[in-house]
Amino acid sequence: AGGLLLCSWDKPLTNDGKKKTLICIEGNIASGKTTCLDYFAKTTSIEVLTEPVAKWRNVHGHNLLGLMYQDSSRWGITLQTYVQLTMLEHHTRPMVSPIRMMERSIHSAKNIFVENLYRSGRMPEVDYLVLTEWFEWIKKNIDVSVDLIVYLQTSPEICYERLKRRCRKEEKIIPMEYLQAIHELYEEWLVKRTLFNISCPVLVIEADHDLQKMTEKYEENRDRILTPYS
Ligand code: DCP
Repeated sequence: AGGLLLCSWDKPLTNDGKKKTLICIEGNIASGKTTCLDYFAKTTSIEVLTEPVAKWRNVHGHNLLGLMYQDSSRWGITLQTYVQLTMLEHHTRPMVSPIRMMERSIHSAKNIFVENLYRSGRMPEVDYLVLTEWFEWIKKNIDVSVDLIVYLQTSPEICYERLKRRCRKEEKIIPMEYLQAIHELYEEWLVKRTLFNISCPVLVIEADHDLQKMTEKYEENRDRILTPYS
């Protein structure tokens, strides 16, 4: 009923009073990350950072998210360069509490979204390589490490239904195949572990359920998520 821990804890289990902990919530578009973050924001005193999507929709008046969905071959690189910057800003922002929970990460931005644009032929190889060099430089020189990934595992069909229901205007044109591709990449990265190296523990939570049941699941998994660090 609970979640599944996929690998051994290879980072210190407890806070020594100095070390701060970063937990990232990952999952497909409309997988329910916001609900998860809301639950922990309301019921704990940890710091919660939601995805900077408002920024992506208004870069000095330009809606990069909208542009990307209208023409991903042209604007994919533009959005993803900016996403990488805003994620880096989140990872490096001084922490105000011993535990921070963050929506997605610089890692999924690159390993899932950039990877998907490249694999689907909508990002030229040279753009992909430049973003990769930036990403590798960042990982080598700046601490963007993560202590725990909580993966909200959904079926793409459920995400598609939720997406239609919530009606974010930029996302109206997202086809089912896009959610399927993002889902496959998440599974390869976090479950099958065939895509990129992952060095932190992953807690998988099935997230196809309704709001009530999901709240119960977060309640059930609360200690597994927070206790090792408190
Ligand atoms: N996005 C993107 N590239 C990224 C990250 C996100 O193109 N590197 C897009 C996908 C969505 C939008 O940004 O259209 C918002 O992303 P999320 O799926 O993270 O946010 P949601 O609000 O959909 O999350 P949830 O419904 O799980 O709360």
